Amino acid sequence: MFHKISRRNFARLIGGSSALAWLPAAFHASELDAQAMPATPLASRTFPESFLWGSATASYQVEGAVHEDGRGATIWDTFSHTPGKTHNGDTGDVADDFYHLYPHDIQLMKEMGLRSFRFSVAWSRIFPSGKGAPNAKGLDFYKRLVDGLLEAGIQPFCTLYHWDLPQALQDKGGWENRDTAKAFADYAGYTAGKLSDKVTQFMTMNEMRSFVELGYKTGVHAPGLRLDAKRVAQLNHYVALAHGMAVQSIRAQTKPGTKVGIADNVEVTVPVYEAKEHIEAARKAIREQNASYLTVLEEGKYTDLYLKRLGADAPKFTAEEMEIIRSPMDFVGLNVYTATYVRASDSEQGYEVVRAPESFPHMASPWLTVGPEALYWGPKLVSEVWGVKTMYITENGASSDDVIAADGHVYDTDRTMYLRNYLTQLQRAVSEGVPVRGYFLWSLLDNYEWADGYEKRFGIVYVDFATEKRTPKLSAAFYKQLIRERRVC
Ligand code: BGP
Repeated sequence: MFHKISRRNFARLIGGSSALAWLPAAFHASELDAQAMPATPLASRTFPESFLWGSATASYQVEGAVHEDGRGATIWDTFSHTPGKTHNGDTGDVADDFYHLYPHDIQLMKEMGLRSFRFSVAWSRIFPSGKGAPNAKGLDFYKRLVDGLLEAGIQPFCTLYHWDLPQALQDKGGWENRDTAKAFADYAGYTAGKLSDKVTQFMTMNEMRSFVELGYKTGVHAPGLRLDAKRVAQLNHYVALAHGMAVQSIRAQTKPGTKVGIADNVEVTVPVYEAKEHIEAARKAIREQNASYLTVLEEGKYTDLYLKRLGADAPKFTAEEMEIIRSPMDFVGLNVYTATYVRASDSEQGYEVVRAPESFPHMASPWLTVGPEALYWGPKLVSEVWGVKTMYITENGASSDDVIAADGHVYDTDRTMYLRNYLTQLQRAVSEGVPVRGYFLWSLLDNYEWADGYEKRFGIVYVDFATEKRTPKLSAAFYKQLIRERRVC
């Protein structure tokens, strides 16, 4: 189904090497200018000039080139090649071939006016078996990528772990083995150190909750295990510890001024409506619903209710480990897709989660219910509850059943609607002084969406996976104008 194409063929497919040729005529700035609304009456709706607009990707989802330049196997190579695990048996072997096509994709970002780009490093390109001797060729790829971004005036944000654990470490127990935390800290510190002359922003890991729960509890993601509650809680603790150890190791090996954070999919609790008691419920709920994730990273302790709920299954931990886990971060990145609506209640925890009825609107992925207020309440509560002073929205975006229309364009009005509504709520937060400094749209390109394979499209740029041809969608034009005008349009 997928085949690789040469750089030359690629230029031909996109209609020439000129970057502008990538964008269909309707997406060009001149036409957008003509449509632009007068800015003055809407001034109160603008984002600050310093606001960082970007997009996000992850190594295994875009790179391909899985056997190139000494890259070691990962749990996702194993999982995706195991029959029955992913949609259609899809693998990330080729994906967007970003490993070779990244210069073109940088050009595309530049055309859209992006000011930042979030990518992840594949651990097994740097240390093919997770530890031991580093592989210089792997590191070189990320250095070339960073140089290309900087040349285009795009600030790199680097995630050290976006789910592609080296298989050799999984063979020794993966995140269940405390030594993996140490190996991660060593890899993270080394890699950040090597990149820190040019990269100033690092995230230890992406979405602890997702890779812990989907990988080791429900088993729908790599490595596909279904462990009991006790083992999950213990490995969750080691993952938190790995984060803390990595924060320290990155700080020790990078230049002063380097910023370290995490990209966390905090479960965003949203008051069912904005009444005092429901807002208070949402405030309590955000701590409990994230007890073994952001809460423990920020507070260095598990909540009483979390430990009570787990009882005999609670993790074993030491005071020293808890101190490491709460190593101060410079920023918190929030991946926000959905809202968890809560209401006040007289229960012990002081709130109830209100589950969405069947009829609740969602995007192409059934789990992706539309809750734009999450982009207001998420950052607001995180800053209020934990005093976080710098935040980025490190992911937000939507899947859509994209089709190429007869005129060659992709009119993803649903994704555009989704983005418009979420960003309106983000603007509300920023205008109230909630310290969000940037936004990374998930995703730049349609890519390998894990167990969903290539079936679900999240890009603002359409990718034909048979040819690797890129076609910017309506949402790309929307985002380009939004960045230029600094307001939701
Ligand atoms: C986030 C992940 C991304 C991306 C996105 C879309 O949780 O960080 O890597 O995949 O979700 O979700 P999914 O692919 O699960 O539909």
